[in-house]
Amino acid sequence: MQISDELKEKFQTARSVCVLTGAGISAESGVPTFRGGGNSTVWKGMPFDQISSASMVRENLAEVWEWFDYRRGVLKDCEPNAAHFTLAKWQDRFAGFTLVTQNIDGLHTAAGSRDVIELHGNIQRAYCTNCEKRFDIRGKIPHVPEICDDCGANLRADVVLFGEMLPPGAFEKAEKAARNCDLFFVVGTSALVYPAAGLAEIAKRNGAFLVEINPEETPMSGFCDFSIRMKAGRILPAF
Ligand code: BV8
Ligand code: ZN
Repeated sequence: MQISDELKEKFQTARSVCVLTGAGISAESGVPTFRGGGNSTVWKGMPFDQISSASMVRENLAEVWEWFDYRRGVLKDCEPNAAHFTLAKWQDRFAGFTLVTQNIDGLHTAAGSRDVIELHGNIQRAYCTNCEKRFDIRGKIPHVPEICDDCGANLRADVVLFGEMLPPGAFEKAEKAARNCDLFFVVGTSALVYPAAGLAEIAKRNGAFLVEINPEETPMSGFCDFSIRMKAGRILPAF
């Protein structure tokens, strides 16, 4: 198992821990990732950062909904895996613990994690394009209601698309945790999407010990203190 004595000691003595996760942590639950592992996501010939974009919502909301309803259908049969459950247990293991995710699948909360910072929103919620009223659409495929029951405008997924701002306060909360932690884990992300990927750099600059868990090399691997080439579901439970 690739946990050195030095890393074990860091883990056992850590006062505050911050974890950033990406699609890779849900891969073993059967949720397709976007990049790494060779299966980049394309929808009707469009790369996912084109269909999942602010301009696409303006141009063709129905198409974006078709893409999201399809993904919600895939998610219906996906359960949290050992990696999600382990992080849920870490919540009460340290004086300070913050879980930040780029994922929109809700699997961390389903595994029992509390106060998860969902930087990119949640695919099981929708909001009104006019009055921003929020709706829980969990289990409703296709998404119903389709229009707002207050003002009749179209709903859209409560998900941050490329070219859109993150939920107000979410990044600031994550950045504060990254600045103040002594151990920062980056799990299952290709570290390409900003501002999320920048959290690891902020943690490192403020003295945190940086641990990456990813079966593949990423642009972040080089400046991590430890970069463990393993699947999250295998190595996290071993801490
Ligand atoms: C923003 C929701 C300010 C949607 C997502 C030009 C114009 C506008 C913006 C930009 C621009 N150029 C750059 C930007 C910024 C842009 C960006 O970063 N682009 C990148 C791609 C260059 N960012 C934004 O637009 C952000 N907003 O900047 O606001 C602003 C506002 C207006 C104008 C300008 C600026 C918003 C970004 C959020 C986009 N939404 N998701 C949806 O899901 O459809 S991002 C999307 O990618 C997902 O959320 C995903 O989480 C994220 C990152 O992907 P990963 O999670 O890393 O997943 P990936 O598949 O890539 O990698 C999986 C990894 O897991 C691999 O490394 C693999 O090896 C590993 N793995 C596989 N199996 C396992 C494993 N690891 C462990 N265990 C395993 N078993
Ligand atoms: Zn409305």
